[in-house]
Amino acid sequence: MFLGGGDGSFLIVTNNLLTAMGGALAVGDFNGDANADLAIVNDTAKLHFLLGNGTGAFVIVTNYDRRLLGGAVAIGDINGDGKADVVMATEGSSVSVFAGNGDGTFSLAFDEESGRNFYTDVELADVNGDGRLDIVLCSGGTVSVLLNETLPALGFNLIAEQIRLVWPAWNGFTLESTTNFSTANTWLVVTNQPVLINYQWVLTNSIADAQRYFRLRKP
Ligand SMILES: [Ca+2]
Ligand SMILES: [Ca+2]
Ligand SMILES: [Ca+2]
Repeated sequence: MFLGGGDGSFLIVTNNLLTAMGGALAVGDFNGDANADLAIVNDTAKLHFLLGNGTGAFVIVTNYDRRLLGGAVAIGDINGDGKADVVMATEGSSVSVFAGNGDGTFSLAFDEESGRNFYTDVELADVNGDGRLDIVLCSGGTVSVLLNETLPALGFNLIAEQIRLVWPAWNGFTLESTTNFSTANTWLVVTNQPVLINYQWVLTNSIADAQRYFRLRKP
């Protein structure tokens, strides 16, 4: 890690020993403290997550051993919960998605190993315009796309006498509510306008009814 001096000069401030040669890295913010964090994959497919403290120093918080050859890594919010996720592709044909928990730890959410695809690079981009980040893979002379079909999760928080609903700002999903879960066809589209915060829709409502149900639906 080099710190820029602002005059074109650099100073080495970090040398984390990751025990193997080669590798790839991606930069993101895993814990939302605005300090850059790192995901590093080395040539024996060990994946390291490092949290930055803002001075150029990093602390390894998690290691995953994929026991495969090296590959590539990319960072983005795959599941739309506002927390950075990490996608790793290896030369052993595997594609893995680690869903971020928001504190530097991750949960393996998707893991696939198929064919003989020696993935050498991975990038995240919304290639079909539905708002969800898709996975773009390079193996030799081939480019592959994995379309993100993750269903949006609806988050709830109670703040004093207010209920706060949070869901991904993906295209095609409508928020509906009802007070009677047992009767069919009582779902109504929520017309209150949510606000967009960090690529998520946020709607804060007073609790007018003793019980109210919400759902996201693709009409
Ligand atoms: Ca951070
Ligand atoms: Ca996420
Ligand atoms: Ca997409």
